[in-house]
Amino acid sequence: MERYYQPEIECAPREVIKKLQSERLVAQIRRVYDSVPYYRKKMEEKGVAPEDIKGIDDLYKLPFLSKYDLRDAYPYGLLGAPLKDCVRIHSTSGTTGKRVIAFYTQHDIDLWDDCCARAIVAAGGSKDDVCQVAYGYGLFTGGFGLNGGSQKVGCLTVPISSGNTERQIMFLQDLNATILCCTPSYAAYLGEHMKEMGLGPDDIPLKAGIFGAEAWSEEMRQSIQETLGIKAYDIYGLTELSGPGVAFECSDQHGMHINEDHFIAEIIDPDTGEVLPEGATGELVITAVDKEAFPMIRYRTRDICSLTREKCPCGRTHVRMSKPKGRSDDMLIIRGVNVFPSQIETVLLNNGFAPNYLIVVDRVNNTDTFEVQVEMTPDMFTDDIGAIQARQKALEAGLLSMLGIRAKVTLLAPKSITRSEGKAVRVIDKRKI
Ligand code: DLL
Repeated sequence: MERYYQPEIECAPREVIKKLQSERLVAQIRRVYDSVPYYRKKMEEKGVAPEDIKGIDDLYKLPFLSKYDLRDAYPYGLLGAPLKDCVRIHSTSGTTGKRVIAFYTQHDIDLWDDCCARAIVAAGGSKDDVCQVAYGYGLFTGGFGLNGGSQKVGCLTVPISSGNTERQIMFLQDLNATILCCTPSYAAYLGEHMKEMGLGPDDIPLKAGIFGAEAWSEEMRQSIQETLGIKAYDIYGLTELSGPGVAFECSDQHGMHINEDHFIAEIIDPDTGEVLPEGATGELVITAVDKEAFPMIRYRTRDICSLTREKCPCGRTHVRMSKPKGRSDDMLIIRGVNVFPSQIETVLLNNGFAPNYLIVVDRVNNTDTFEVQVEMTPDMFTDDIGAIQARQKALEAGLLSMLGIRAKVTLLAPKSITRSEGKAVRVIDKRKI
């Protein structure tokens, strides 16, 4: 039977959600206009005043906020609460430009913890569970976010953080952990390591995993579910919007419910900014209606997905987002064709490979080169050159049919690609170096 952490809001009728969003939006816009000069200026430039925002139907009138604004206003320019009321920061790794520093009041942390608690309960978590949090703790939001949610649910929380894989497996076994939270790439690595230790799904008590922070394919979900003997749930979020828990998957595993009492979602055409109708694929834009310290209004996430309000069998009424294919920044344009790493992952896993791969793109004589390096699994590894070449050809054909362009496939010996304990690095784009 489906269980909920806050059923009155998670299953509220749509009119109730819309009314709540409208009231919160109006109050939030008034607040940021009055207290954050950066927002006031942006609104003035767009010719919109707080009085023009009477509800969510007026959302389109407001200016977008982008990563460039965050850079511009770094570090304090978007602060929406007095610094003395802020109790914590988190930060992005800053791999694509300057870091983002997000601020939190205690109220913000409480709401964030609630969102993560909803995700844990949706994955079957309760006071009876032992929840091992193997996301990184520290500036990254993964560890603290799921930790807060787990404690709210009343699980016995194991704040092990990422890394030290043997100790992870020992704790899973010794403490009878039933829920694992980490990145999908680390979950895959844990499964691989267990196999090497001669352990199978029946040797660990896990029943569910809550995996996110990076794009992962349906095929990767199947593979993790089998090796760990669990149900694997997706969770989505970003530092700018508190962290994990903006959206989470229910037992139906068909899209992630966006916590709409706190976040209003829109999908736009990333090139024109036009708001797209329900069901269309585009860039996800989120307005946080009750965050205090780091208010984000119409924030362009750069994540490409679609939304549906179709009835979900789980009983939750909040809109669902499809699995993001990855950030628009992660999308590669190779010989004029758009390629997402997650599409490549799908082909690899469908051909029996494990998710240990690297995409290398370069430009030689004005032409893009495109290579997919992938490890063979131990049972594929052979000195029969003919067999290896046949696999290589099959993979090249699969990639061509998925992407419409040719890739050179290089098969590597097992264990040649570095394993990730957090977000996996899948792409080396030498054109950018
Ligand atoms: O990754 C927050 C998080 C932690 C989410 C733990 C889930 C679990 P950032 O480091 O700021 O925050 O990175 C945010 O990661 O814009 C997406 O591109 C990507 N991302 C996050 N969750 C998913 C997901 C955290 N479930 C960026 N599927 C986002 C695909 C995801 N991509």
